[in-house]
Amino acid sequence: SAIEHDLARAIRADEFFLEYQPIVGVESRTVRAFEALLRWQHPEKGRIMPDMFIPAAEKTGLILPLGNWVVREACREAATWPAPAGVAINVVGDQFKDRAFVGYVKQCLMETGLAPGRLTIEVTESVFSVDETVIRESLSELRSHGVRVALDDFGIGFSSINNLRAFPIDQLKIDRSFARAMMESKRDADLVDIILKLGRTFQVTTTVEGIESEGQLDFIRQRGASEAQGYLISGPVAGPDVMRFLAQTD
Ligand code: G
Ligand code: G
Ligand code: MN
Ligand code: NA
Repeated sequence: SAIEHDLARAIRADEFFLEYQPIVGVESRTVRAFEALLRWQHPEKGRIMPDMFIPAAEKTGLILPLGNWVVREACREAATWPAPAGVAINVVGDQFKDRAFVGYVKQCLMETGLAPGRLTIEVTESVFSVDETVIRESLSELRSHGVRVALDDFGIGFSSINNLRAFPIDQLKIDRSFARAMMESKRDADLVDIILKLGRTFQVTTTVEGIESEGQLDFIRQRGASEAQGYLISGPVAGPDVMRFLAQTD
C-alpha cells in the first residue's frame, strides 16, 4: 500500500524523531525517566503520530529497522542526560521474534555507555500472544543484564493476573483511561486501588498514566502509586528540551 511504500522510503530518508514524556515520582515529583515516543516528520503530510503508522510497520516487518532505530536513538540521547534519569521505549512482539533483538539492545547500551538500569522496555500484554518461551527468555535475558521491563497499558485488553505471575517484570503502567474514570466512579476508583495492590503484591513499581490534574495526582498518592505520567507534569517534549525540563524541576 501507499503508506507501506512511504514508510520504507522514510526510514531511508531519516524522517523519524523521538519526543520524551517525563515520568515522575508521586511523592517527590522528581523525574525518574522519560518515555520515548516516536514521530514521523513527513515532507508533505507534516507530523504523523505512531498510531497512524506503527500498525503498518508491524504488518510489513519495517517495525524491525524502525524499532532498532528507536533503541539506538533513545540510548544515545539518554546517555547525555544526568543520571539517574532513564529512558523507556515501547517494544512490540515482532521485535522479540527477531532473535537478534536482545543482543542489539545490549550492543546499543555498550556503545552509548548508558547504564542498563537506566533503560526500560515497555511491552503491552499483547506480546504474550507471541511465542511465550521467546518472550520469557528475551525478558529474562534483558533483566539479568539490568534492563527494566514495564507492562504498559495495564488494565485494558488482555489484562491478566497470570501475566504478572508468569512473566518477569519490574513495573506496571496503569492505562490512562483509569486516571479519568477513577475520579468519576467508585467502581473505577476501587479498580485502581486493586491494581495498585496487585503491583505491591508483585513488588513492582506502579505508574499511573494520563494524570492531568492535581486532584488525580493526590488521589493516586493517597492510594500508594509510585509514579505519575501525564499532561499535569508535561506532555512529550523535544529531545533538546529534556535538559531544560530537568534543570527546571530538580
Ligand atoms: O504520544 P502518543 O501518540 O505518541 O503514542 C501513541 C501510541 O504509540 C502509544 O500507545 C505508544 O505506546 C505508541 N508508540 C509510541 N512510540 C512508539 C515506538 O517507538 N514504538 C512502538 N512500537 N510504539 C510506540
Ligand atoms: O505508550 P502509551 O500508550 O502509554 O503512549 C502514551 C500516549 O499517551 C501518547 O499518545 C501520549 O501523547 C498520551 N498521553 C500522555 N499523557 C497524557 C495525558 O495526560 N492525557 C492523555 N489523554 N493522553 C496522554
Ligand atoms: Mn508506553
Ligand atoms: Na501506555
